[in-house]
Order: sequence, then structure tokens, then C-alpha cells
Amino acid sequence: MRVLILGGDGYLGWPTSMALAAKGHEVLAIDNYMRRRIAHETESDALMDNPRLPERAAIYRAASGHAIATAIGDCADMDFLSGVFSDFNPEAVVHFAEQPSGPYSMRGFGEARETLLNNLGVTFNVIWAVLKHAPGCHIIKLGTMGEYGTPNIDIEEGWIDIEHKGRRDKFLFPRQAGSLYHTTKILDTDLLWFYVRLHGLRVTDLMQGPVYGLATDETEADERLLPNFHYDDIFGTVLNRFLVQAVAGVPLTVYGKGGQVRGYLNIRDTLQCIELAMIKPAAKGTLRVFNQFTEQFSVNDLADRVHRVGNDLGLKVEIRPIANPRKEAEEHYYNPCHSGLKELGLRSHLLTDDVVAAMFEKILPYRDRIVPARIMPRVRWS
Ligand code: USQ
Repeated sequence: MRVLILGGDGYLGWPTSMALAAKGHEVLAIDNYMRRRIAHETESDALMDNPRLPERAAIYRAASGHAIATAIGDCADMDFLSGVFSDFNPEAVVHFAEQPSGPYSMRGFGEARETLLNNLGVTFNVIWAVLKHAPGCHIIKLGTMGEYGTPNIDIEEGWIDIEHKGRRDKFLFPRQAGSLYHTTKILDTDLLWFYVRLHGLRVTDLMQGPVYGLATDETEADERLLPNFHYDDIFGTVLNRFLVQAVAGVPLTVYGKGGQVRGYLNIRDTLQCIELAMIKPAAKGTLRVFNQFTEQFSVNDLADRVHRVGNDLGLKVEIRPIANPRKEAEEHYYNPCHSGLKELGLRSHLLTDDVVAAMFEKILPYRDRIVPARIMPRVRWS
């Protein structure tokens, strides 16, 4: 298929571009380097040096023979995005082109505004670019499990049937996010659902949990193909952070009581989910929602795992809970469904001790590059 990857330079966008090219799809990856710029401005650069997008594509082509076309530009600029859609005429677009950090969105007015305008503006432009230039194109949108928050009832896969005063109807599951970033994802979903109803778009909204990991089949050929692996408080997801903290000898930063439960997945499973959604598209006129994670853990479960496996490898890992910089429930009910992607064919890579040890092996050679000042939380919710 001809697939456009928006945000193709990111933690997930780059490995997705390689994985889809490896499967024989025709890939065009686009990015404006917003995440690189914010990382630089907030002193949150990734652990490894990542070549820029066209260079990454050239390295991948030399290593694998697979081509990834690239373009540098801003999807918030409609003239740029329209040109891309009319020239490339994609059959699917994977939309990662958002400011992806909860903490960054809570840093202050400027960061909140930038997150809101970028995320909503790009989603709006993608919808209009599809309507104008590629009406059959399937939009695959990265949402987040954080859209649902942590309600005291089971979380359905996107939709819920409600009976009220003797009548029934189906609605999007109630959503109540814990950061402005997560709230922009709710607003994206509402925009997409409006245009699905109005114009019969085909959309898959992937409610993804926090992702961990750095190696994929395609990164094995050359370490310069690794994704941008963050361990800072702005862009680093919790398990990736704990692994780097263990390597650096910094006590693991459990926020508050550590009973926060989320649905997690290996980066390899993100790639599978996206390809599955793409080759088995949503029907015209539907907003299809999948809860994209494979296992649930509390923060304490993850810290205990990193502690145990790290110590087996000879690291001296300590766990030291700190005051929670976020406003979130630290003990709560959590039971989300996640059967849709399994039914499409997802074969999960679960978090075993071997998987944790393999991640340590990848990180250890970069030990001297870890900057401890990037580890402790620098942003507070209130
Ligand atoms: N946490 C700690 N210690 C840390 C870092 C995080 O206890 O050092 C806790 C957080 O308070 C939270 C949980 O770990 O309860 C997960 O935090 P996270 O930073 O891994 O994930 P989050 O901020 O929610 O965001 C990440 C991605 C985001 C994606 C989201 C999926 O950055 O792009 O949308 O995961 S979800 O969390 O399901 O909404």
C-alpha cells in the first residue's frame, strides 16, 4: 500500500516507517523536527544520537535495500500538506504528528498553547487533506489510553451502549484526561468523529498505552537506525526511564504511591498494530477504536521488575518513591478491554525478564552518555 507517515522522525514514527517499508509498502515519511527542537530547548535530548530523517532513510536503504521517501515540512501548514497528499495520493495515512508529551503540555502557557494548536491544527489539516485530495484514504490516528483516564468502571473499546430512561444508544466512551496533551487527543477524536459522520471518512483511532523498548527487527542492522530513546522527564516513558536510571545508578523515581496502573506495550507490538490496522482498514463512514496495549502493570510492578532483573545483571538498583509531580489517582480501579487488535491478528511480545535484560544490554553501552540532570521531574501539574 501507499502509506504516508506523519511524524516519521519520532520514537514510533521512524520504526513504523522502516517496518512498513520492510513489508513492501511504499512509504513517505514526513516530519518538521518539532520533537527534536523541544528536546533541545528543554535539555531533554535522547540517549543516542539519531541521524536526521533523510540520512536515516539512506542508512536504512543501504542496510536493507528498502526505500523510504522523506520530506521535511510542517503538517500544520495546509499548503505543504495539500501538496504532499495530491502528489503522493496515499491509500493510508498514519498520523503521529503531534506534540506527544504530557509533562511538556503542563509546563506553562506557551507550551500548553503550542500543544493545543499543533495537535488540533494538524488533525484538522489531515482531515481536510484527505477530503480534498484522497477521499478513500484510511486515517490511522494515534490516540491514547489516557483519553479515558482512570474511571471506576470497566473501560470499553471506544464505544459504550447506554440505557437511559428506557431508551438505548451508543456513544463514545466517556473521557477525562489527566494532562492537556491527553486532552488534545480527546479533542482529536471528537473532530474525527464529526467528519466521519459528516463525510463518511474511514478512521481508526488507536488508544495506545505507554510504549517501552528500542529494538525492532529493522534496527538490528545498524545502531544509527535505533529510535530516539528518551529517558528524561519530558519525553521518556516510565519503563524506559527506569531502565536508564538503573544503569546510571539513580534510584528509580516511582511517583507517589506507585499504584498507578496503565496498559503497556512493546514497541514491536506498536508496529504490528499499525500494520494490522492498515491492511484491514476501517469501513467507510466508521470511526473504529482499538485499545492498543498488551498487559497492565502498576508503576510499582515495573519498578520491582527493573530492580530484580537489574540486580541479577550486577547493577545496584534502588527504588525511591518521590512526591508525585502530576495530579493523578495513585490507587484506582483499572480494567480496560483490549480484544480488537488480537482479533485482527496481533501476537503480543510480553514483558518477560529476558525482554528487560535485552533492553539493559542495548542501553549499557551508552551509560556514559546519560545526563542525570534530565532524570528528576522538572514539571509539576500544579
Ligand atoms: N511515572 C512514574 N515515574 C516516572 C515516570 C512516570 O511513576 O519516572 C508514572 C506516571 O506518573 C504515570 C505512569 O508512570 O502514572 C505512566 O507515565 P508515562 O510518563 O510513562 O506515560 P504518560 O505521561 O501517560 O505518556 C506516555 C506517552 C504518551 C502516551 C501515553 C499513553 O508519553 O505519548 O499517550 O504514554 S497513556 O499513559 O496510556 O495515556
